[in-house]
Order: sequence, then C-alpha cells, then structure tokens
Amino acid sequence: MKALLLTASLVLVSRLSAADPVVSDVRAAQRPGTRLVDIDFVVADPDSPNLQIAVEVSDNAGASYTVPAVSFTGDVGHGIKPGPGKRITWDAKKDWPNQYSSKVRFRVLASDVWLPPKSMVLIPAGVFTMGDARVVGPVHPVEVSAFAIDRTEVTAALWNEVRTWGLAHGYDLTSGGSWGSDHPIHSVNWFDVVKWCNARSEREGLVPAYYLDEAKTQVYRTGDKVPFVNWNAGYRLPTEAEWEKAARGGVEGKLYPWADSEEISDERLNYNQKLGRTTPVGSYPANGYGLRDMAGNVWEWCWDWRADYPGNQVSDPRGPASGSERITRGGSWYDRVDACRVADRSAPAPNFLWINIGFRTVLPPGQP
Ligand SMILES: [Ca+2]
Ligand SMILES: [Ca+2]
Repeated sequence: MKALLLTASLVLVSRLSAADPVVSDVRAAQRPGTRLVDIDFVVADPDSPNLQIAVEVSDNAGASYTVPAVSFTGDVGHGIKPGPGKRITWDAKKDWPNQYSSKVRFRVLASDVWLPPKSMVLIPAGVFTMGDARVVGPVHPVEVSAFAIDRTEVTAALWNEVRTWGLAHGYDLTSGGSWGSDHPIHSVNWFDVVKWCNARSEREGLVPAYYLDEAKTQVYRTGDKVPFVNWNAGYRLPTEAEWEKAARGGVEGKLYPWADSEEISDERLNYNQKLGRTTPVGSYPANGYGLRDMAGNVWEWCWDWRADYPGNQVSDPRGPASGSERITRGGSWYDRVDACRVADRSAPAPNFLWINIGFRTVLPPGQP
C-alpha cells in the first residue's frame, strides 16, 4: 500500500479569550497496512478547561486545506482538555477512498470559544427591552448574560430517554404525556421539569444546577422542593427574562416572535385549539435566533416566581426569592391568540400540570 502522507504542519487558531490555546508538536503517521492516520499533538491553554479541536487536511502540501475529511475520532470536537499526549485518528478510507498523495498535510485547530450542543442556540449577551405597553409593563431594559437554549421544546422522546436514566439513578420523574415521540412532552409540573434538568445534566456528566441545600452538595432528585441554584452549571430552566429575550429573536418591540408582521396566522404557530392537539416540535418557521414554537404549541415553564416588573434597568433578573406561582410563557395549542404574544405572562402553581404545558432548557456557556 502506498504511503498516504508525510508530515503534519501545526497551527493554531483561536479568538477572543484572555489566553489563546496553542497547538504544538503535531505529528502524523499512517498505521502500517491500514488507511488510518494518527495525528498526535499537544495543546496548551492556561485559562480554559475545555477546548474545541478540529483538524483540516491538505492534499497539496499545505497550499490549501480542502480535503473533505470528517471521519475523525479521539481528541477532536467539543470538551477537549488542554494537555500533552492528544491523539486524533483519521479514517482516510472513508473520506478519501482510492486516493494517495505524498503531499498530505494536517493542521490542528484549537479554539477556546464555547459552542453549544447542536440542539441548542447561543443567545448573545446584551440588553433587550422587556415587556410591551400593549401587553404588560412597565417596559424596562434588561441586561442578560449569554446563554444557550434548546432550539425546540423538549420532546417526549428526549423526556423519556432522560427519565429512564433518571429512574435508574435515584430520581422520581413523572411519565408526562404527549401526542407522539416528536411532539413536546406535556403534563409535567414545575418540580418535574426542574428535576429532569438535573437528570439530563448528570447523564451527560455536567454539574447539576439544582440542590436541596445552600452549600449545593445535595442534588435535587426527588420530591417537590424549592431548590438552590448553581447558575453556572448544567441544564436549567430559562429565567423569564432569558425566555423573553430568546422569544424576541433579536428584534425589539414586536408582538410575536416573528419580525416581519404584527399579525398572527395559522402558518406561524399552533394555537387556539385549531388542531385540537400539539404539533411535532419545529413544525413552524424559526424566529430570528433559530428557535421554534416560542409562540404556541405548549406553554413553557420558566424559573421565576411571579412578581411585578421593576421600572428600571436590571441585570440577569431571576424573580423574587419566594412566591406561590411560577411563570409560564408563549401560549399553547389550546390558548387564545393573546397568550401567544412574546410579552404575555401566565403563572400557574408549580404543582399544576395540564396537556398544554411543557418546557425547554438553557445551558450556561462554558459547559463541556
Ligand atoms: Ca483560553
Ligand atoms: Ca411553545
């Protein structure tokens, strides 16, 4: 078998962080008798625990890196820790069948800019205008830190997958209900969805967000509790402000999540008992952030206890410390048009559940 490649160049790229990651000692070797290539390297970063690593392949000695290579395994992708002894293996047979060159080169790219999972969208930090004089006020500026949020409502399929794991790991989680595996889960109360967020985090090896004690040592897994929150850990419910910012899609002053019209229509969302049930998540067009069903389908639980808004600018508001009702947002397949406006608020008791309430989750940036 001919040799596939020779050496590797090394490179590093990155942006925006106190100290950039640096890739060095890149070496590549084809395993004898195979078309597998091991790419060894070192990556250092003094202030970022998790990096994104990518590889690019050249077939012209590094003039350009355009070989359509995707079959990489090993220390590649999200959540790679800096350190020595990193190895990525390329299956050239899959990506580049029947091709040989002595001019193959590799470059390893490292970035410390956090990217969310593909099922989520990163919402940028910044101030938005919360409330609407036509719906609920006072209208006030709110500064929100960056966060990632699910593109869609949590589906019955995902609910069940995480619930099954949770039941085997000390959680009590309701089965909820749905009209199908790709429909939103419904009939889940606020306590259920908060515990489920923790189960999703633990299942993925993330630090859970919700605890029974202020020291945050006892993970919230059972019962109906008012938990303490680690706001910079794993999956959690959006705050009401995060939800409204996400629903607005980066556009100010609109009644609905879409920017091009102040009208509602059957092509935009599932609402007002027109279909008599939920629709599969993502059945309607996305808003400006790429999010689906921020209006209609199912109401979405938020973290906050219900309270009146302040009149002044606030930063990362999380609602009052106690209360009797938790916020839901966005209206549902069952609800009238007014409930589907981005500023409209509803607030059931946290133990309430019904066939028109579900949720989606957020993830703070930086989680592996
Ligand atoms: Ca860094
Ligand atoms: Ca919804």
